[in-house]
Amino acid sequence: MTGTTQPTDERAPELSVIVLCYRAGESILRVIEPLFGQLVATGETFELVLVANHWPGDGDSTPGYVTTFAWTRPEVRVVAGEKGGAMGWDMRSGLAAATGRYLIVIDGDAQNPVSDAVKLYREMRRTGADVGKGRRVLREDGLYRRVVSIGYNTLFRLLFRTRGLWDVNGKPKGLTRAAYKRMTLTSDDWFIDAEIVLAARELGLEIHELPVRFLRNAERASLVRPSAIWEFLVNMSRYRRRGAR
Ligand SMILES: Nc1nc2c(ncn2[C@@H]2O[C@H](COP(=O)(O)OP(=O)(O)OP(=O)(O)O)[C@@H](O)[C@H]2O)c(=O)[nH]1
Ligand SMILES: [Mg+2]
Repeated sequence: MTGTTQPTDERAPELSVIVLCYRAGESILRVIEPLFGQLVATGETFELVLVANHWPGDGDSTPGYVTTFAWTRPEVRVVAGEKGGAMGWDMRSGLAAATGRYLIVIDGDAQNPVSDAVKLYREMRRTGADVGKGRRVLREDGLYRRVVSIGYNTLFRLLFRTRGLWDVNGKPKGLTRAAYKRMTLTSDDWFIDAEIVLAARELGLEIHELPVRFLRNAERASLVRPSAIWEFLVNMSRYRRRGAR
């Protein structure tokens, strides 16, 4: 990591934006360059946490790009260790490294318009919500992903009675530091998004949904394969059983 010591509470920035950069390669610059500019323009104290964990020996160029980006920008911190899990693991490592009062997580594959990070922060400030999430109202990532998502969210709502909420996996995700501290997130995979929503519900925290547009991934096809759908089903039933004990 480029950050040296963790700042004390008084010196903590107002806003941490955590970008999941896994295997983005050079295209990460198209996300983090405009994002950095938008963060400067807020006039708030901020940090940009770039999560570029990688599997050993897989030749991922992303850590190199984000490290170079951080050299000249003291507000940028890099988390680029060996990967110990999938998306949830990366998200948790970014959240653990972040020090801000508001924590906003966004994917680094440019599927969310970059401006949604600051937008969600502002909405959370305006509404006083403890937790924020994107709700994809316009999806350009294809019929297959839309169908999987509708199926998943319908089942999720029935199983966990999350009426009023939709698109559990929508990003960006936002947490106040106080909300984050009250949650014990453990998922290493896609279920981290669900864990945040369910923990917020259990703790009686206020969740604010920001309607967002979700763009097509111009670089690659969807990674949500049938195995991922199975993984969601297993996770949901595991969580239900845990809740029932
Ligand atoms: N696929 C994948 N993504 C990871 C992993 N670790 C971190 N991520 C991050 O998770 C973010 C979301 O993953 P995506 O595969 O784009 O998920 P998605 O956009 O919901 O789904 P698809 O675009 O349909 O694949 C990416 O920006 C990655 O940076 C991992 O091990 N696998
Ligand atoms: Mg994506």
